[in-house]
Amino acid sequence: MMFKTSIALAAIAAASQVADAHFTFFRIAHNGQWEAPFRYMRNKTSPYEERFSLPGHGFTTRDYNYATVYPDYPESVRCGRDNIKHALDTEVLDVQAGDALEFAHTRDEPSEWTDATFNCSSGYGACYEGQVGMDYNHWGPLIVHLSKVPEGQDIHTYDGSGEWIKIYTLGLVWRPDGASPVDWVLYNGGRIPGSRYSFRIPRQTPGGQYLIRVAFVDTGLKGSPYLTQYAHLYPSCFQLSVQNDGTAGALPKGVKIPEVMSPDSPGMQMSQGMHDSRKVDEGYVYPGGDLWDGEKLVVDKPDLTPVPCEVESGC
Ligand SMILES: [Cu+2]
Repeated sequence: MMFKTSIALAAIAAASQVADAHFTFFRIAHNGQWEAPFRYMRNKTSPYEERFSLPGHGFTTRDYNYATVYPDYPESVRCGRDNIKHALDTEVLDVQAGDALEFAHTRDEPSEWTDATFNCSSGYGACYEGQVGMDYNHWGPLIVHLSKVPEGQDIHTYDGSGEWIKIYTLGLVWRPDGASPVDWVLYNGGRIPGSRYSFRIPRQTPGGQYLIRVAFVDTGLKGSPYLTQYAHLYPSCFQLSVQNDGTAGALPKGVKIPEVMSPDSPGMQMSQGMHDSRKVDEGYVYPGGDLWDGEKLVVDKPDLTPVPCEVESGC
């Protein structure tokens, strides 16, 4: 009996370590100021019974930080598990077109959070206790989309089934003389902390209510018959009200989520060689559709200008 109990406890401990292997975006910085954790963000329900289950993987019940995959409920792929239930209670952040934003992620489950998680002297939005920040421990790009709330609807009930426009990608740097030529910027060579970044809402963004979706895409493996064929997605959505002081343009045609996140959509899978960071696949573009630069849509592909390996890049 005693023996069996220890096995069960060990299994539970192992399971919670698995959950910690993943992460969630949960905090936004507006013009360099971090907002309180979850403020303006549609939270997620955990644990949650997803639609998709792969036999043998025990992947149906998801914990807070666990990945979302394409066959899950469309709402989960858009903005995180059960997000609509949390939308009504979520505040709306006022921003100006042209303002700067950043997001923070956490690898810890909510039960593990302490004040130290959010009190990072370094300017990071979240950190491990006694560390500068947190690592990302995943290879792949970060992508950010905007979805304007359709006419006649309200942001507190909008489900994200309209069009999405990609406004930011943080992808890879090409370092052909390094041990890992594909250098994913956020991954930062596996070091703590992962990279920081900041981007602007295009100045041409028309005023109105928007969902802003940040997602990390842990890209799927081409040709795999298993769970690894699906990119592991880490999406979170924040509720925005955008003001525009007169520089508004017209929004371009957007994409649909989850459709643009299907395994055969551009950028959602990579070869074993790219997965191993040895090469960039021929014709590779970042996932999530074309990128809006405020004036036009551009094909969102990596800049393959070779960048020398420096010691601090760890390559
Ligand atoms: Cu993960």
